[in-house]
Amino acid sequence: MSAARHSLAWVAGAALAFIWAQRGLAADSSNSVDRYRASAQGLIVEISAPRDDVIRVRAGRDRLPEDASWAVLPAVRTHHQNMALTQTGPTVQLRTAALIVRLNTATLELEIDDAAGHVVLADASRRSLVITPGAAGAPDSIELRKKMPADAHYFGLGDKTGPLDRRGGAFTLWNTDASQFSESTDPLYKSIPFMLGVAETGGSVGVLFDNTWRSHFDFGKSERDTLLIGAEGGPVDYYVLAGAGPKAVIETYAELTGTAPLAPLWALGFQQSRYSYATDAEARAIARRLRGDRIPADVLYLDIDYQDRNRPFTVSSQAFPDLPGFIADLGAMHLRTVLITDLHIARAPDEHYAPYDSGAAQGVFLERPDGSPYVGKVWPGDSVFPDFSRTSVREWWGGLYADFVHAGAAGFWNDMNEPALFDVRSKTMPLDTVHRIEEAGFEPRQASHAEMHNVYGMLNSRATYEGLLKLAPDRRPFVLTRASYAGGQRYAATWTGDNTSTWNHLRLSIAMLNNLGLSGFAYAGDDIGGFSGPGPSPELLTRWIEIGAFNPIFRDHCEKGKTAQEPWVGGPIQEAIRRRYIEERYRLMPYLYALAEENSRTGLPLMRPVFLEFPQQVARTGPGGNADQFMLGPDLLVTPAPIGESPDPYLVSLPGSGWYDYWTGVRQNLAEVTETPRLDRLPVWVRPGSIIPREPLVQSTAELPRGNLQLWVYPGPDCVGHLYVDDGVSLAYRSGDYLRQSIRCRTEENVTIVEFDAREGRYQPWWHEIELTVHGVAGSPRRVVLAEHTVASRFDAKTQTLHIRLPDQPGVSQLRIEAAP
Ligand code: MIG
Repeated sequence: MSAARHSLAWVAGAALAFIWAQRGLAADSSNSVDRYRASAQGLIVEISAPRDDVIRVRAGRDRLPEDASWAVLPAVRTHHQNMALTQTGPTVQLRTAALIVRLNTATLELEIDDAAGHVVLADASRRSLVITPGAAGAPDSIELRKKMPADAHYFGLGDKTGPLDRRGGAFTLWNTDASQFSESTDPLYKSIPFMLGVAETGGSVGVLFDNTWRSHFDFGKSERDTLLIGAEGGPVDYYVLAGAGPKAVIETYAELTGTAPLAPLWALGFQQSRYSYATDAEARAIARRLRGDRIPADVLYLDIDYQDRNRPFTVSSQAFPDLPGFIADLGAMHLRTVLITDLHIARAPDEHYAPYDSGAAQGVFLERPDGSPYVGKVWPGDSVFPDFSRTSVREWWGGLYADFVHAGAAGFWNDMNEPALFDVRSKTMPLDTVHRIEEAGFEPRQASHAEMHNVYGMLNSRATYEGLLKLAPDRRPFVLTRASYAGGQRYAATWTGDNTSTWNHLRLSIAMLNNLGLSGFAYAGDDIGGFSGPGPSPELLTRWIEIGAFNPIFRDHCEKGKTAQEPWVGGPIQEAIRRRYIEERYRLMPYLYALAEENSRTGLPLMRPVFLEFPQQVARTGPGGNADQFMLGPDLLVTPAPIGESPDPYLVSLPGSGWYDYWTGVRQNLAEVTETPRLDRLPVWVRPGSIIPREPLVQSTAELPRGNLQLWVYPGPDCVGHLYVDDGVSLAYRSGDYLRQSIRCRTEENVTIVEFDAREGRYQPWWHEIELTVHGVAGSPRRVVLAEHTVASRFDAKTQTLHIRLPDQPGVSQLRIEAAP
């Protein structure tokens, strides 16, 4: 039988596959299939390969589950690479260019190996796939059991608390308003059923368990060295991603679920929020103080108290008599306004409340099984809830933003979208609340809240994102969401919810943000200073701002009734330290923005655990290792004290030697450094082999920097840096209105060479000159040459730096620094 006929048979249906699996083929027979199905023990399993390095497994009792997904992009999900099929006894082998799948057709046990024969992921040897029929019409529950190699470490699942490495932990995925969560609270706000396994001996694996029901991942907690993945309903539908290292898996995950679109530049600035700046006067005073104290900032948030009776899409005419005027005045101060818009709509018929009236007229709200509207209590009192599983309802929701967009609001904040409900023990709506799925790729059908709960917040933020894009088609939307699901990075940034003002929460935030980044959510932050509890001590707030300055999203936010925690609270000495760190973030903006642009292409997060850059360091993710450290991009390593409140010296170990101290520029020849904590110093290190672009200080990204682009060069292996610039707010970059350029350096004999690659794109930069600072230079050079002309340079013996000023280098060019003999 020809390969072509064989795959055609598969497209036609499962029946033939079933017969083949039953009959068995001769050991040497080889065929190409684009999907393979086998049946045994009342189960049917389908194996396919959306890419050579990704295996998808679907299974069900008697029949396969619906082939649809909220997370995985249709183009990848519906693509099927051919797999070469051979069979030996009961074992079928399916081979892609990168992987070999072995399926025992009698037991349905599965093993996936890479082309070199290393195991990527293998089933545990019994009960590896169990589907338990639900009693009395309840859904089937499912459980997968996989082996956990002794040297493997596990990450992902978004911002679950606990140690960075999830091995030994067990987690439930069920979006929950977990206010005042602690380090042992689970579940939390988001459900991102994606894990990354990294072996000390090399090789990485990702598993996306694409099931929206209440589910769990148990990393050897209940059963030593066994990974359990299961759910209380829904499909067996999972993807195994194989990669030579963790970066490859993260990039493949981005191919499956998409990347975050490039954020507006201002989203990377300092954001000031609180629950709530309740009046126009109070909010203006904060804006004036930020500017008066010269604290660089880009965003001010309005929390629920700007609204009329907590009704989303209204404005209190007492608190904010002229919201458009307020937004415009803040704009003149180079501050953008982000408005909260919760999804619960007040049930207020005949009160001229447009979101209710138009929603009720169009039938957008969720219903009870008897067809009556579901009504629950939240901020506005009795509320109804849009059914975001319908495309038409998402369009209706998106339209609600028209007035705020026209009033000039820059971004929107989707809170409470787990969804959160008051006065009920479950904290959410009844599981039998009826959704109606009307979405391309899905069969139109009713779905229970049990199925839709975990994806509800993501669809809320999607509706917001898509609505904003429609209302302002050339503006990059900014949405901040609390709840989400795998793939939600396509629509919104996120934060870790209601943390507490403690040193422990500050420490927790590092593992939470690192794991969010590994789970697709590159734009993530935590409430700087802590949301709940008594206010932070001045020292805690200072350290939190220092660390937050190197986080992807940098937002100071806290609860109602709490003492204030803006950067000036605690006195001028603290404020001066905090200002210095916020300023440093603004100086680093070209580096941050180039990371954001990289993320939009590759999915690599801005904030990274050390092992993402140095996979052999994964062995050090346990206690006493480097789990309290993080990297911002590939080049900056931030090493706060493991016990933030302790004055005791601590040991920082660097991945290799030759790292530069970011603050002093001095090269460190040891791989271990003792740090004595000092409140004004957060230790940051630069990888040898980096070129970090910087800009002159501005008070907001709305200001064009005045002066020169700065390139800080730190010679070392594989030396490279990247520039990315565009207008920061529009989508013109998609049609060529951007500037991208790489700069490299290398040292040959006595010559250090800095090379400018060709520039891509047509965007005209804000600078005309470049100031180069080369670190780790031993002495004054013999000469510096650019295109055969000698260039002036200034050597600073104290800092061992060489300073060179060049005209902008838009084309390929080479600068040679010749050391004195
Ligand atoms: O029930 O909008 O996590 O950031 O300030 C609390 C008020 C509702 C919870 C969010 C928090 C926000 C608060 N919200």
